Amino acid sequence: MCIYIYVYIYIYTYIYIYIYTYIYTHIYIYIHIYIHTCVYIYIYICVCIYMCIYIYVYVYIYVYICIYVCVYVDGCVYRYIFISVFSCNELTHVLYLLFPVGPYTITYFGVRGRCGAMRIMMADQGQEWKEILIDFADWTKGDLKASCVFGQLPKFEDGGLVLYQSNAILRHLGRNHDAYGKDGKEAALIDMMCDGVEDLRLKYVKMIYQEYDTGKDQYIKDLPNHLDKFEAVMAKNKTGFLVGNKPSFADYGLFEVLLNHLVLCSSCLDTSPSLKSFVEKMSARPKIKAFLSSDAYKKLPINGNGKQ
Ligand SMILES: N[C@@H](CCC(=O)N[C@@H](CS)C(=O)NCC(=O)O)C(=O)O
Repeated sequence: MCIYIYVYIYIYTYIYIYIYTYIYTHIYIYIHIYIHTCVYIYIYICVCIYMCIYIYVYVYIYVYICIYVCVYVDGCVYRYIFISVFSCNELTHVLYLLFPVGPYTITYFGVRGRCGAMRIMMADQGQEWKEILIDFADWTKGDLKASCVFGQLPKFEDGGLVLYQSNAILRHLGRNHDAYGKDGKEAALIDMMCDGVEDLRLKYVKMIYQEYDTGKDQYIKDLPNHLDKFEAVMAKNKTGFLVGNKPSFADYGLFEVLLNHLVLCSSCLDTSPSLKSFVEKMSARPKIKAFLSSDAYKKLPINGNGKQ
């Protein structure tokens, strides 16, 4: 009897403990999982909401303000910061897509003159610009002249930046459009060539404005002497450009001066094969070709006194 009771109690207790433990632990686990799932879902939703707000604030406010500042207020400063931080030529192309330059405005008289090279350069770079053409009668009133740093035009505006001096403007375009060499050494050589082009331009301008009737023939006779120097540099570089393997602002300057000389004397490049092929190649670049045949270009005389 005792054994019977003992076994009975043992089995009963065993079943009780088993069922109790089984039910209790399952309920406990279910509650636990339920609570944890709720907590995880809650955390997940919070993180999502936080991320959405963060991304929204970051993208729509921070980036929008950056782009606004870059494009409309003073794009140059931002570009220079990026370019000097990364100092990578390839990246500049991406940056110019992200942060377009300009808007550019040229204020000048209705001639090609000292704006010829920069217009060709901007056209070739696919850069649009606005022109403000000044009538000489308005210029003589003096207000605009008084506002110019050196009392002369052209005036060039890039967003909030105002520049005078045509070669400084070309250099600025060179920096903005990756046309200033691949490194410091190329940049120095490009500066040197730009100054060489300036010397030739000054001789040409002096002849056109001061000695056209008396000095034109002698100027044309002397021309091979001046062009030889450029011919030698062009022949030595072998890329078809003055420095490096793509056009720099000095190339646009030389190209424009040579176009003017071809009007003065159509055979002036006959003894300079490299310069001749340079002019042909530059003229055939699609954007330059389109610009040179546009009314905007053709309607402007080369020089202010009508001589060419
Ligand atoms: N070194 C200056 C020369 C500028 C210059 O000679 N500008 C002339 C027109 S091409 C001018 O403004 N002439 C009117 C004046 O001097 O009152 C440059 O390269 O921009």
